[in-house]
Amino acid sequence: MTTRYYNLYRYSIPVDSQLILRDRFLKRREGLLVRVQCRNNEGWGEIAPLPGFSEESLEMAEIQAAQWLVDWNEARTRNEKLSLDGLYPSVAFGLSCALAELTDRLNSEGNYHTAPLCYGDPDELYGKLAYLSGEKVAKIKVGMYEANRDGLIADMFLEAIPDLQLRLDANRRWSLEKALLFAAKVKPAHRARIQFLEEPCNTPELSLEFATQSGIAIAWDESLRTPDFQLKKEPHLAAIVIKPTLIGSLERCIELIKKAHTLGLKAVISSSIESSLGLTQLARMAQQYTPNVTPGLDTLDLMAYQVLRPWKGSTLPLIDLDSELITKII
Ligand code: OSB
Ligand code: MG
Repeated sequence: MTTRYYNLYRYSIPVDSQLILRDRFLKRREGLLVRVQCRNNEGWGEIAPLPGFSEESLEMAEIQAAQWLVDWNEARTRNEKLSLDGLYPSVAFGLSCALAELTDRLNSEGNYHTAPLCYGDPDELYGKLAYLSGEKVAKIKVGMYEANRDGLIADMFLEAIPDLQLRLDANRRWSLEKALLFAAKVKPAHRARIQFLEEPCNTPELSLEFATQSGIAIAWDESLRTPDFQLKKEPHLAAIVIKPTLIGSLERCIELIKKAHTLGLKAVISSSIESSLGLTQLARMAQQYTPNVTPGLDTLDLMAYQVLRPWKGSTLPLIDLDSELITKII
């Protein structure tokens, strides 16, 4: 019998994701925790397909991860590596993080200064901004209510806080006309402090047209995940938003980051609502590979608990492997 040098766990924690996922309701966030071991070292990773965003289900991810671990365990007895090619993005991401920790390739220092998320209630953002140190940048979800209203709110923040920069995310909700209604409410003098507006329009072509007409910088998020997408420099394209759980392995993400940097674009590491375990790894990736760029990781507070590793400064209760919310699979 060969010794098993890995474990797989499943977690399920209450979450209130309505605000961020809009019309998709998610009552619990569920995912896998993987542990790999080599002599005295161990590495952890999180595999958490996001319903409505990931193509793979948790069940599919679990079957694939379990098989990969069996094969990896086999391969390591022969001192061989096992490729992550062809795995689902969430599986490749979680396994690659575990392997990176195992071989000390993911630095321990993280960037915990994330861009606070605001869901449309200005008072809430004022509160969050008071605690910000470093770059003063916040993210507002737009495209949920009237485009006019979104424009007024963005403009109001920029007016009220002169050193504030904004990131906005429309998740492809607007037609070109609606996007331009939004822009009309943002004074031209304020527009440069919009770092970017993610995916304003229904299609990338319309988003580019919007950027040209309004002079407002845009960013790709959903577009990165469409088949045959090729990252190119475009007028007014400022950034790409990378959600590793939806993109794939650490190595694949690093490739994308490098490509973005070569093109003069910002790369922003962002959350797919991982537990604190995955989120802290994203903060470490951000620190290591996108230094000086504030990541988009303000999603921990949607959850009722932290899992295994605490997020710096969070007071949410932390659960460990003894918790009934975590089940050992292997
Ligand atoms: O719309 O970018 C999104 C999280 C999960 C799924 C989709 C999205 C998000 C976020 C993460 O907005 C937070 C961020 O990017 O700042
Ligand atoms: Mg987005």
